Amino acid sequence: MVSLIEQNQLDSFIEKNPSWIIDNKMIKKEFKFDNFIDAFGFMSKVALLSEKMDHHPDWQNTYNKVRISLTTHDKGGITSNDIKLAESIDKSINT
Ligand code: H2B
Repeated sequence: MVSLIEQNQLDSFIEKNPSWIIDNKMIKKEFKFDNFIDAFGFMSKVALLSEKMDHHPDWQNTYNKVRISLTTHDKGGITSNDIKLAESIDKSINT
């Protein structure tokens, strides 16, 4: 089982990935697309990769925007699984 990550690991993730923010024991990012279909296509990719990782986003979609919050519910905070999922989500944008 994974454990909560240390503050310095979290700081270094944010330093490398400044498009993500830390809020209320979650890492969050808003993705914006040209239209709903592109947003939904992105969500389909993320659904498949998060199912493979057995780690799932909390998210909200409004037309062309997808707001993603990552936390590990079992642990009540941010773990390496959230960092890995965030990195995979960012990669899925360009593939
Ligand atoms: N996703 C997230 N974000 N947090 C969890 O604690 C979590 C999950 N738990 N996906 C997983 C599934 C758990 O329910 C299974 C049994 O591993």
